[in-house]
Amino acid sequence: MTTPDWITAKEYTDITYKKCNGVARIAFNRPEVRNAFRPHTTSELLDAFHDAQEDLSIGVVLLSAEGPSPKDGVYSFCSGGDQQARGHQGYVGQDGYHRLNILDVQRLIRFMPKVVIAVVPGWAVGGGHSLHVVCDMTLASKEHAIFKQTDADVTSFDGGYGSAYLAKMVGQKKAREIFFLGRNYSAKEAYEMGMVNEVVPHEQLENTAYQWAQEILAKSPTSIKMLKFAMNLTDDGMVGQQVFAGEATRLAYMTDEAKEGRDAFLEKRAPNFDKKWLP
Ligand code: S0N
Repeated sequence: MTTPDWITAKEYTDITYKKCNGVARIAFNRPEVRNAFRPHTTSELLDAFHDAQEDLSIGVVLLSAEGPSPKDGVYSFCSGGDQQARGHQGYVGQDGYHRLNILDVQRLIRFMPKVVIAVVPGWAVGGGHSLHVVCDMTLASKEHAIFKQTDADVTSFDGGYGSAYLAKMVGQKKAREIFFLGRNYSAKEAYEMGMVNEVVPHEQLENTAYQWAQEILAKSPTSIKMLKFAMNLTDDGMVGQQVFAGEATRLAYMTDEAKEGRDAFLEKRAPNFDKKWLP
């Protein structure tokens, strides 16, 4: 199995961001707090995801995590919103204002025209669990991954993709159990529920994710993008249609008809579409 030669794409404080051969790796880097995110973390995530979206050489993004914790050697993917950063109005940024910008991160993952794979080495809890749910696929450490929903313990709950979309993924009864009881689930149990694609021995987790990315990169980029948007569409309502239809418009721009429409306007004449009402 190939070991990637990661090159740092940008330095951050709360995450790491690397690239190698068409793959971007964005990783939580607060292992001492089980990779909880604060507003500063989500701002960095937005910046890195936006860069990966705009970079034409990148086709797949791995959302992973550094670790283990230097305090106790425990691995984590993400433990959700940082409870230390929570004020009475929500999660408060360095500027003193409360923000819900983890939802912006979720939307970027959901709507970016590239595959995003959650690579879960340890705890995936609360908003960290919701992030793996919103990713296109999930790979989990056989030995260390634990999935858990604590949203109802700390009154900081995700009523969007984290719960409602999860219910479409694992079924209504199971999703309600996950949220209402807040139990721990192993990688194997998460796999059996249908929310993990593969359970991987811990030592091979990162390389396996990179290998999956390379397999995806061998496919047609337009097909992958359109298939992702097509599978999103029915759950995303008018926004899903907007995203899918935006790509239809982009393809229409490449036709002779589109060129004639633009040229006729610019040349101040009636368009001649050489009408062919193709079946
Ligand atoms: C992850 C858990 C289960 C791990 O347990 P374990 O292994 O026993 O470790 P601990 O001793 O508990 O933790 C080790 C150290 O890490 C700190 N820590 C852990 N998690 C957090 C956290 N989320 N925030 C701050 N610190 C954390 C511990 O305090 C400990 O520190 P020390 O060593 O100094 O004692 C366990 O840790 C756990 O249950 N963690 C809390 C999980 C949680 O409840 N997360 C929040 C859930 N809610 C969300 O995430 C909502 C997110 C959100 O932002 C959102 C989502 C949708 C819509 C809107 C929003 C919004 O923005 O509000």
